[in-house]
Amino acid sequence: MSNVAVVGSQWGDEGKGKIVDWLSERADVVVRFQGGHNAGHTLVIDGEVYKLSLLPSGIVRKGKMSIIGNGVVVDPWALLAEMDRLREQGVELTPDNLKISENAALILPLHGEVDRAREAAAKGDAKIGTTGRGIGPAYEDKVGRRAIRICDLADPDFLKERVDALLLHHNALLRGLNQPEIDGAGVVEKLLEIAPKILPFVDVVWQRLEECRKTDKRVLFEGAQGAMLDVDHGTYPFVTSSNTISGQASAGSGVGPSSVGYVLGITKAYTTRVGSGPFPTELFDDVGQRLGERGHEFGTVTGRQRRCGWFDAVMVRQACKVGGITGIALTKLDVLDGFKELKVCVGYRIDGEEFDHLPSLPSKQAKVEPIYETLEGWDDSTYGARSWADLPATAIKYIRRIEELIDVPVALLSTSPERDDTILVQ
Ligand code: 2SA
Ligand code: MG
Repeated sequence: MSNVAVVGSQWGDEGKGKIVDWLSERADVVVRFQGGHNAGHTLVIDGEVYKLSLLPSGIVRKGKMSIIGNGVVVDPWALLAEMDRLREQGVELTPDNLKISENAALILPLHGEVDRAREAAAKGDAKIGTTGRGIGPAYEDKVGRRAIRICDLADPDFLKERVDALLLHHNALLRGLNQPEIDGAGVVEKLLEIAPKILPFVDVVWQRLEECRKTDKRVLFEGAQGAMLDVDHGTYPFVTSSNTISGQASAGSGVGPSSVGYVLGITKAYTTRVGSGPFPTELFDDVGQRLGERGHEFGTVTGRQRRCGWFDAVMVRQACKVGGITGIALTKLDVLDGFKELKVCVGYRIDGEEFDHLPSLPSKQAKVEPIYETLEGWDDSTYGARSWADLPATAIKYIRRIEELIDVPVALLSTSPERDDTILVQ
C-alpha cells in the first residue's frame, strides 16, 4: 500500500469512518489535514464504540502515530475533552502516538459564539446550517493573519500580544453591535491554563512526515466533510470554511503533492446533505423518506436529520476531477435494496439549457433540474455481501453504470457498517 488520502466526494457523511478504520489498520501514521471538530466518525472495534471528532482515527489502534496537521483548526478544550473520553475507554494517548502541528490555528470560545450568533441572526435561506463549532470564524482569523496558533501557547508575553491583536478586530465588531467586549486578560488566562496539557503533544509535523517518507512508513491522510463542502469547489456559500479535497492533504500537513499517493473518494450509493444549500437530486417524497430511514441518516455531530436524494453522477464526476480521485469506495448500497427502480442523475437542465457540470453561480445552482436515467432495482439483500458473486446482477449493473458516468473505478464496496463486509474490487 502506498500513501492514501481518504476524502468525501459528496457532502460528507459518506461513511468515511469505516473505510478510514479499515485502512488505518494497514497504515503506520494517520493525519488529519483540514476541518476541526465539525467532523464526526464513529468507529466500532471489537464491539467497543469510539466517537471521534478531532482526533485522527488511528488513535484507537496500538502502535500507530496520529497527527493533527497545520490545516486543522483546533479547539483545545474540545480536544482535551475528547482525549479524556478516550482515556476512559482505555485508549493510550501519549506524545509518542499523538502529535499536534505547532502551526495549527486555534478555535477559541469567541469563534463558536460568533458562529452561532450569525446563524441565529441569518434569515431563512441565508442560514448555512453550520455545526456551530466556530469553524468558519476560526479560519477567517487564520486567513486574516490574526489567529492564535498552537505554538503561541509556549510564549505567554507573545500570546498576550496576539490576543490583543485578535480582540482589536473582534471587539470593534462587538462595539458596533452594542455587545459587551471580550476581556483579553481572561482569554490569555484560560489559554495558559490549558497550555501545559497541550504543549507536550506539539511537534514539527512536517519533519515527522519527512522521516516517514524516508523510512517508507505508510501514511493515511484522513479527510473530513466532502468535496461539495469545499470552500473553493463546493456549493459556495453553503460550504465549510476549509478545502476538503485531496489537494489540501499536502498543504494541510506539510508534504509535497506527490506524497499524498492514492486518492480514495468515499461515495454513498445515493446522496445526502445536512445543512442548507442546493441539492439537485433531493427528494421530498416517500422515496427520500425511505432512504433516510433505511440509511439512518442523522448527523453524528449535531444529530440533525439529513436531506436525501438519488445518486448524482454529475456532481460526483466533478468531485472526482477537482480532487484527483483515483478510485471510489461505494458505501451503503444495501440502502437501495428492494427498490423496483433506481434513478441516477446524468445531467442538469437550467432554464432549458443542458449542463454537464454544476455551474458556480448560486442562482443557477438553485434552479438545477436533474436529468435522470432509470435503472432496474433488485429484490435480494446486498447487506453484508462479501464477494462480487454475492451481488444481484442488477446491483452490479448499477455499480458499473456509476463507474462509467463518473469516469473513475469503484475500488472498494462497503456492504454494511462491519469492517469485514468490504469487497475489494479488482
Ligand atoms: P461548518 O460547521 O462551518 O463546517 O458548517 C458549514 C457547512 O458544512 C456542513 N458540515 C458537514 N456536513 C456533513 N458532515 C459533516 N461532518 C461529518 C459528520 C463528518 C464527515 O458530522 O459526520 O463526514 O467527515 C459536516 N461538517 C460540516 C454543515 O452542515 C454546513 O452545511
Ligand atoms: Mg460522518
